[in-house]
Amino acid sequence: MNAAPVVGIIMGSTSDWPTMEHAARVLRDFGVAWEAEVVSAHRTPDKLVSYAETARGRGLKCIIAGAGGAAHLPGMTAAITDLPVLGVPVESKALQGVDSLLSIVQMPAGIPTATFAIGKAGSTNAALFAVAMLANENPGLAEKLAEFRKNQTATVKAAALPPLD
Ligand code: RP5
Repeated sequence: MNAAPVVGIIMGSTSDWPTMEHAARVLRDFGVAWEAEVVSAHRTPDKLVSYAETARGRGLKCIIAGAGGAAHLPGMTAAITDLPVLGVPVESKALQGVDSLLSIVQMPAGIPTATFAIGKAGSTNAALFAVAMLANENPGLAEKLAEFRKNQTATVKAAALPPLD
């Protein structure tokens, strides 16, 4: 039987998946059980409310929410649940994700929503941040995270620059 998801990944549209799948890959690689769904603050507001209202009861420990443009999904999710919400600004066509970033980051005091970088880096880091939070209560996961960081450092130190033409 598959483990019950502890991290929820939600996004405003299927068009966000190429960005948000990076979060899913990180969680998969760390062996963290996750779920992913399209939940739109604007197009499916009722689904957003029921998703956020039931999230803690279903065993989720945090929610990674990605959206682009008028990116209200992370903030509205955080308004409904007090689980940690990690917002990922998806790169929009018109404004390259600056609109998404500013929509997510400028929350009023009292409803905290973590905000990560625009695009793949943000999606990847949101998942690594979720792993770090879960690792506080999970020594096995903490070891995997330390190993990941050690390997990343070794890879960067071993990297050679290409010769000039
Ligand atoms: C937002 O609008 C989504 O998060 C997406 O980034 C953006 C565009 O959505 P589509 O028109 O591609 O479905 O709600």
